[in-house]
Amino acid sequence: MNWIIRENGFDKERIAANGNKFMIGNGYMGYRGTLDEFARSELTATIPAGLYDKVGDQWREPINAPNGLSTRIVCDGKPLSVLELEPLAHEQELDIRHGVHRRKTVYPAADGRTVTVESERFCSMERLHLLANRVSVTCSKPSELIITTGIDGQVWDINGPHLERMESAEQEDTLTLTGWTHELNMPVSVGHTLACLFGERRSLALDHFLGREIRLAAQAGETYTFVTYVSVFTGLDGEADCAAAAAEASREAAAAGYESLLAEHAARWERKWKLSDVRIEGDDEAQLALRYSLYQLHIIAPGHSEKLSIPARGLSGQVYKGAVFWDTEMFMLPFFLYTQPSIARNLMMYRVHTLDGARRKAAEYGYAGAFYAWESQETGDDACTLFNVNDVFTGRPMRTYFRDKQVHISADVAYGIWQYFIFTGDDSILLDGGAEAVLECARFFYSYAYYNPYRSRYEILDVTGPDEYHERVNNNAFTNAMAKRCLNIALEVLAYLQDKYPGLAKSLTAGGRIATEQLRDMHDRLYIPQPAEGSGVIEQFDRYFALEDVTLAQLKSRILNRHEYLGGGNGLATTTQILKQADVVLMLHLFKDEYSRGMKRSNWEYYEPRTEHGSSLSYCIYALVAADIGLSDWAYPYFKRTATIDLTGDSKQYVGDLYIGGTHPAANGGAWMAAVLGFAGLRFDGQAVTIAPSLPAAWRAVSFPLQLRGAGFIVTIETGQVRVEASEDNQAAMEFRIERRNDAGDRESAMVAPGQHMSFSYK
Ligand code: IFM
Repeated sequence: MNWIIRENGFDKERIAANGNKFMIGNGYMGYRGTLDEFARSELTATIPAGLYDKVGDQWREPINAPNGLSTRIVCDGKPLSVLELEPLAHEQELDIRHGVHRRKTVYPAADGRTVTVESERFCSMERLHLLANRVSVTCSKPSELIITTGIDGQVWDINGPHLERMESAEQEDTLTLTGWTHELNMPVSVGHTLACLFGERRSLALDHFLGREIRLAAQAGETYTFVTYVSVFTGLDGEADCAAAAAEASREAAAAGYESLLAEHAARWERKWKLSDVRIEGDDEAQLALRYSLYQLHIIAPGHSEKLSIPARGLSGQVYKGAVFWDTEMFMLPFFLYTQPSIARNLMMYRVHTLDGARRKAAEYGYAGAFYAWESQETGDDACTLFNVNDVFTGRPMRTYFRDKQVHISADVAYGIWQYFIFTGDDSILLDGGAEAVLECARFFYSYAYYNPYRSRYEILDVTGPDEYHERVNNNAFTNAMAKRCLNIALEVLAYLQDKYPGLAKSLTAGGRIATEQLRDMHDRLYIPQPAEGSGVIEQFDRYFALEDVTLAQLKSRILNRHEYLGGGNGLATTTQILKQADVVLMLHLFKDEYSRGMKRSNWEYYEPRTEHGSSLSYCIYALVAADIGLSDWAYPYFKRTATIDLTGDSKQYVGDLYIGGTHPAANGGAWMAAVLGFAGLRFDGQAVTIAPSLPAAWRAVSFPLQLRGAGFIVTIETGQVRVEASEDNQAAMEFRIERRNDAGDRESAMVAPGQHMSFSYK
């Protein structure tokens, strides 16, 4: 029950939301949860990870491959489509345990007859290029059916069309359609093998559609089933002939057969859940929503490549240019670090591979080192434009400073690389370029900072913090704290290299590129905004407290157009204290040891009513800090908002006239963080695990697996008890500390050795 997402009935208004909600994918590609008969106007999409294209002067974005799962059925002259014929019953479901999408639709036909169409599809976790779809039709009375199934080359593009020079080929039961991208002339091929044992077949090669037509006189009550095996290859795969590779993969899949492909795919999913499933007792809704969030992360995780990361809208389309933001390091990485470190490594190696792009960006702005792209694609050059939003009133592009001023991105990247090293102890990431990336980020901050001689301190001026409604501010607390962390990481990296790999340390610091003394000086004297005396509230940036202190309701009452952007030049929030998303509160989560419970509470209480949560990244942070201070009833609604965002489809769809719909992987990662790092209070510092539970009232128990330094554990928390089990094959013991969430922070700790289990009480 807790593995099935289902919707009954068809609602035209939910086509876009359900395309996100019912997505399938495998990290190589994502396939939107549209119905078999849908086309580009219903936003069908097959998005291969990491392949981008630019047409003219439009925005560069991922390509949408031809839709190999296009299937239309006509019964006695009537198209069986939910768009054209109101169904008697319609059900769409996703089995998130095994990554299988299903639909069942019962259509009315003449004389009280019915026709039932069912389909089941999956995007293979085992064979990364493969999509398989099994379609069945059952007529209650004899009927004439015409089935058209094949590859639809007319795809939904935001800034396309991206594929030109379409070429098709046919060999026995296999068809291929290949297009080439505009900018890089990259081939994109879709192979399609049909396995169908009934009807009369003929090939169809229409404009933009390549497929088969099957005609049959259907018998009453007989179910007619066919399978399409679809393979996607692109120029990134290194194949000499993409079309041939796609045709061969489709044919091989057909030879293996649907059931055996489904079994190998399901077995992969079982392994993924074994490493990551969080079980909640006492709260079925939270259970399903959290699992669903993890499902969304699994289908977009690049397990197969270190040249890929996860875009802010996953593989759900071309929104946000398919770009990778800080979302990955700060919101998704923790899930992978604790459960599948090899994927965490790929995510961070992506930043290593894009270091040159970050260097080019720093140089472009006159700085040293690496200024990572705010919106990163395959080269690391910034896809973010200077005018990222259009003003809804004038239609004019609005100058925004995401690209130029969100300098915290470089600290976020350094933080992610270091986290990977601390979690795994795997220094290959440092040797393979991670150390250089970290040092380049630190060098960037050194070149960006301003030394204030009057106050004898370094400051970071003219930045935009996570709260994007306030651009070009000075001394954003979060940015300064992250920059200091970045400098600290760089010093630790240098010390580690000097000790273990002195040759590398020498070459990375050669030619006076960066001196330890400079980093240390900036680290020690960088200004970090401190809690105000009396209130304990940290000012988000210089002079934030001087801004108009309106309530969110007051601010909203000033809105004239529901899509108007509250930031930018004239944005309503810019002159007020209303913030877009957690900013100081995020800092309190990341640096939780540096602030007292009382301080965290004062800041939470101050900033929470002033936060619009205009970004899906915000909720989880409020949940985390509330749980950290032991207020799980404050945290719970925020956990629910973050965990259900792609289930309800209840998120902003437009900023200005910019469409921003799609899935929300950062919120999905945030759901895991809120449950495991928040309610269970899990932390790992590279040596010991700390657990400080603060479960929501309804949760009788929560249990989750961990993979730390090559060792597997299962943690179970239930009323007053924490149980830690080590898996048999663990190589080493690990220290677990159970901490009580009181001001004294009482602790109990024990080593959990291979094959052992321990119980602690935490009341
Ligand atoms: O990275 C975020 C940013 O913090 C807020 N706007 C959306 C981006 C992508 O999710």
